[in-house]
Amino acid sequence: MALLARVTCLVLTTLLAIAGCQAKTVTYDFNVTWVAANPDGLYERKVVGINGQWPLPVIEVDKGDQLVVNMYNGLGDKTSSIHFHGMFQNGTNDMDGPSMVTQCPIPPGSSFTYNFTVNQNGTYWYHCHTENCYPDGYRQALIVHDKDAPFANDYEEEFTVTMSDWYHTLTEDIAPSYMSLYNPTGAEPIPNSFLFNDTLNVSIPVKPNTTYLLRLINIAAFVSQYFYIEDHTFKIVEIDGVYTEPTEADTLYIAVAQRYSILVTTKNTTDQNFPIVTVADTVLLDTIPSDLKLNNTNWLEYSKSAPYPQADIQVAQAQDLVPFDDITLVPSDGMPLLPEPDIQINVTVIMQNLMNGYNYAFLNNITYTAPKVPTLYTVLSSGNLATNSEIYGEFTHPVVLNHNDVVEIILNNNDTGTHPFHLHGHNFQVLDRQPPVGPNFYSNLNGGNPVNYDSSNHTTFPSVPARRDTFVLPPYGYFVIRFVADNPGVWFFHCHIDWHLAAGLGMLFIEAPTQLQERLSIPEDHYQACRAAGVPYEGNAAANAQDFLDLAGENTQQAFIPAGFTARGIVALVFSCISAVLGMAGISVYGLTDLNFHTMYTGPDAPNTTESVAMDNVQPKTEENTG
Ligand SMILES: *[C@@H]1O[C@H](CO)[C@@H](O)[C@H](O)[C@H]1NC(C)=O
Ligand SMILES: *[C@@H]1O[C@H](CO)[C@@H](O)[C@H](O)[C@H]1NC(C)=O
Ligand SMILES: *[C@@H]1O[C@H](CO)[C@@H](O)[C@H](O)[C@H]1NC(C)=O
Ligand SMILES: *[C@@H]1O[C@H](CO)[C@@H](O)[C@H](O)[C@H]1NC(C)=O
Ligand SMILES: *[C@@H]1O[C@H](CO)[C@@H](O)[C@H](O)[C@H]1NC(C)=O
Ligand SMILES: *[C@@H]1O[C@H](CO)[C@@H](O)[C@H](O)[C@H]1NC(C)=O
Ligand SMILES: *[C@@H]1O[C@H](CO)[C@@H](O)[C@H](O)[C@H]1NC(C)=O
Ligand SMILES: *[C@@H]1O[C@H](CO)[C@@H](O)[C@H](O)[C@H]1NC(C)=O
Ligand SMILES: *[C@@H]1O[C@H](CO)[C@@H](O)[C@H](O)[C@H]1NC(C)=O
Ligand SMILES: *[C@@H]1O[C@H](CO)[C@@H](O)[C@H](O)[C@H]1NC(C)=O
Ligand SMILES: *[C@@H]1O[C@H](CO)[C@@H](O)[C@H](O)[C@H]1NC(C)=O
Ligand SMILES: *[C@@H]1O[C@H](CO)[C@@H](O)[C@H](O)[C@H]1NC(C)=O
Ligand SMILES: [Cu+2]
Repeated sequence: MALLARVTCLVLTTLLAIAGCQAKTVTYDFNVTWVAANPDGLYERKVVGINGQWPLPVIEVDKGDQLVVNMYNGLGDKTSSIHFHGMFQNGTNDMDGPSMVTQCPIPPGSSFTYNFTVNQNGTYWYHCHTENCYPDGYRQALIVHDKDAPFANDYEEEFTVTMSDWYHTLTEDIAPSYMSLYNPTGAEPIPNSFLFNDTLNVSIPVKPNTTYLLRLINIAAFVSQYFYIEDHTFKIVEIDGVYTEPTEADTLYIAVAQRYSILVTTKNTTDQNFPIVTVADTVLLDTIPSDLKLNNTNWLEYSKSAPYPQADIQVAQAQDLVPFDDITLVPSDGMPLLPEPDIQINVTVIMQNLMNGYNYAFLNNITYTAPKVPTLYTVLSSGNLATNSEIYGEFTHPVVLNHNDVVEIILNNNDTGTHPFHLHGHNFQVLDRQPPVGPNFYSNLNGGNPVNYDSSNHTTFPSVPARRDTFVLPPYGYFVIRFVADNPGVWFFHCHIDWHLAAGLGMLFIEAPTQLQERLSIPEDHYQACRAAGVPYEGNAAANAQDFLDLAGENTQQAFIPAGFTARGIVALVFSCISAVLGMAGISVYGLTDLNFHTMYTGPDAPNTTESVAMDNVQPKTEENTG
């Protein structure tokens, strides 16, 4: 079945008619089903397809459009949802997509309509946001075209390129061995390959002496990519939907979920094709299998008759590449540094084992644990209590923000991992990050100890700070960001490494809940998804709709390991009990060979007018949720 993007453009008023056709509705019907794909040529596997196809359709709209996505979950065996990454969903928090945050997981056989106005520009993507569902292929670019972009007349043609890691195994088969007693160090699953635009060996045809816009998006689950084009420099003009002063660069570090638009001017000769090189950040990988191809060559194709050389990589390892420092970019709208914050939120990333021996990720002492009622629905059903953070449960790590407060987040990293943090509903100003980008930035460990932010001793904040929606927190370092709470909603702030999110590396902002209650009403099909899934949509985090202050029965995190026990000790203890019961034969001792804990529990270093057409062929059927 071919993808149908129905575009309806109706002239609203005589006034608008003068300026031509302004706002239109773009409608996509997504029938989400399993299909087979073999994008790396190594292994055919089940992937999440849309309308029988994979790679998935690129969503394309113009700034100001109404985007409608009618999603039908035809997977049969999995719940699902869609997050439109980077979209502010201003006034439409219920269209944001994360399950148990702003909606119920959509069970098989159910339909769900996402419908919102796109008043933004630039490069985005969409992905499933229900448990670990997007690494199975449910992710693709979302492009907002803007004829008024400052660089709109500076290029001849544009190309969208995604990059990603790729697993040969379904996430439902990987995830249990990640959050497992057999993986006490929290070693992330190692991908089987790295894709360029969901394939390999891509040629981008170019003419000489011509400028192109390349939109680069890392849609991976885990691994960051270095990106460069041999013998070419380029100008960065957009990061995460924010136009920047055109800034010359030669190498980018693109973490999961980040986007860059670059202008590339071609040479005036056509006797060579040039490698476009992506190099996986191996610092993130706990082990590097000998058959994993870490770098890929694709080509800027000047001539079909010229050779296609393999990349001549000048460095021994990925971290020897020195990427452009995104904190130095200047937004072209010139938005100045926000004033001193009304609220400061200090959080520290740590990883540690809890009583079940699994390795969890924490912000302060909380590992995000989904509530029994999607948090947005708790806001909407709690009346005056909505401003009381207790009703959202301790383990969703909720922070209530007042409308229009200036919010500052200080995020310290007491972990040796790199964590690209993403904020839903906003982009944010980046004020400071240490250590600064330089050689080995992603692996220098700040001299061996975490360095936390000190508000009386920091670098001067930029007067016009860079803004983006996903920013890398370096190992043992920190970052400081600001935004204005001008978008009532429940917004997830989390590490975008999907494995780390599964390990609990996230928290919630309950932004202006009173204004949210006044403004938002939930479409019936959203509640219908809850009924079909068997998920309550009224009450506090414990699904208590009678007494919102009674959290008895809420989902809780596992207990902490008692003081005096080391994580290693408890894991060994639990492990020996389990293995005694199960017997060791045939058990894959994943990660146990290297008991290199991120942290030890006791150590001090512990670390508008629309013509909408209904989906005519959808026959939703109600099924009980099994998962
Ligand atoms: C989408 O939302 C707009 C604005 O609220 C509304 O007018 C329109 O009917 C909605 N369309 C669909 C398909 O739900
Ligand atoms: C990347 O893939 C998308 C989706 O298949 C396609 O629309 C786009 O043209 C591809 N980009 C390039 C540079 O080939
Ligand atoms: C390259 O293009 C520019 C304008 O686009 C033109 O001025 C210049 O002469 C061209 N150079 C060559 C060598 O073709
Ligand atoms: C979005 O584009 C408009 C011009 O179309 C520009 O004025 C505005 O600054 C852009 N927004 C951002 C965040 O770059
Ligand atoms: C065109 O080629 C000539 C000779 O190789 C070079 O000197 C000149 O800088 C090139 N111009 C551009 C725009 O690349
Ligand atoms: C690039 O790939 C080649 C072949 O797989 C490998 O030998 C080399 O070490 C890689 N270089 C980097 C910097 O990853
Ligand atoms: C986390 O720390 C706070 C403040 O010290 C405390 O009130 C709370 O009980 C702790 N939570 C857990 C799960 O330990
Ligand atoms: C993080 O590390 C710093 C510096 O070692 C230490 O002072 C702080 O207590 C640690 N924080 C947590 C939550 O472990
Ligand atoms: C957050 O941390 C900074 C730097 O250590 C400190 O100055 C500030 O008082 C802390 N703020 C809160 C609210 O704890
Ligand atoms: C201020 O920070 C710098 C850089 O982290 C550090 O070298 C210096 O010792 C700090 N000064 C004080 C007084 O803490
Ligand atoms: C949301 O919209 C309001 C106006 O309705 C505006 O003041 C605010 O800046 C917007 N916030 C975001 C994040 O788009
Ligand atoms: C979705 O696709 C499947 C497989 O092609 C088909 O059986 C089903 O009828 C479709 N459902 C809808 C609602 O289009
Ligand atoms: Cu992370």
